[in-house]
Amino acid sequence: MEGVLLRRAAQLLGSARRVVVLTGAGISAESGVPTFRDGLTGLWARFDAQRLATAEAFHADPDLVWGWCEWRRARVSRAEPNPGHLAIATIQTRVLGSTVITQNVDDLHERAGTRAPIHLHGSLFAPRCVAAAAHPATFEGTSDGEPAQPHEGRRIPPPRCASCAALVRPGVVWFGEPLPEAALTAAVEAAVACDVLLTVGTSGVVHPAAEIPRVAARSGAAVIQVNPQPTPLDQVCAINLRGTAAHVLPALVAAAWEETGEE
Ligand code: BV8
Repeated sequence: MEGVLLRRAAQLLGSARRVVVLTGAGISAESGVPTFRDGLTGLWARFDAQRLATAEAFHADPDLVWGWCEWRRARVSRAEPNPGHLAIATIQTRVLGSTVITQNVDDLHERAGTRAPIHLHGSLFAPRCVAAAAHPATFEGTSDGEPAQPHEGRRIPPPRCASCAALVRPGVVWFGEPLPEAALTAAVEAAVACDVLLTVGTSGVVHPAAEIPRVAARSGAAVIQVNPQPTPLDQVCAINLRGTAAHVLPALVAAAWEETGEE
């Protein structure tokens, strides 16, 4: 990756007052969590993630979709944040006006020390009653804590809501479902107000999340992309850093604050 581009990005980041960091599956790839682009494996190999992550799939075969989310939750629980996650936590300490927004349903940003990342697409750690999200998260009859998982995964019957005995569903946003309003509003407001937006490890194809870098660019911010591959976001970016999150982000953070001589 060209040093010139990294230094320019570092200057922008180091002198920014309001920073937004938007992440996708690529930030967790180097922690061993497969991206959505990486085909599914094991029991799910014959399914397409985008089709499995729908209310239709859950209602058609709740044990399959619950089993899939428990398998992913087990993998995430065994994974560790990588230097990319840690660098983002550092940006949050260095720039008080910074907001971290993620499309990921894992908890690796939190485990890296990032405070209150905005989860646009929910979390694998927030199951809720399918009938009423307001019902307390107390469930009958499933694995709490560490689910025992055969490597290839297995169907697992979802638990039942202790209040109304309805099925419990994963706390993620399925395709065709609206994003949590408060999260989307906070994300758009941060994008409008920021002077630098860092988009990391996202293919920029899932909406409305993919609009966030465009909102920032339209509001005059400098958008910096970290991705080993080109994406549809390239043309709205001031700088495209072609590399992986765990390699580029620590170098960017080191250069940004060396640049301004702030120790
Ligand atoms: C909705 C939770 C309406 C579930 C997820 C406009 C245009 C076209 C389509 C639409 C549109 N508006 C809406 C749609 C439909 C749809 C959509 O966007 N479809 C796409 C696929 C065409 N959007 C929706 O359905 C949304 N809801 O619109 O509701 C509505 C409104 C009101 C009332 C009723 C309804 C909901 C979208 C959210 C779906 N849920 N996840 C679960 O996880 O089980 S999305 C899921 O996929 C992830 O959360 C993530 O967002 C997305 C995957 O994208 P990425 O994170 O970018 O990952 P990907 O694998 O694609 O790419 C990885 C990238 O990383 C690559 O670029 C790669 O090069 C890079 N990379 C790899 N390794 C590294 C790396 N980068 C750095 N370092 C590395 N080491």
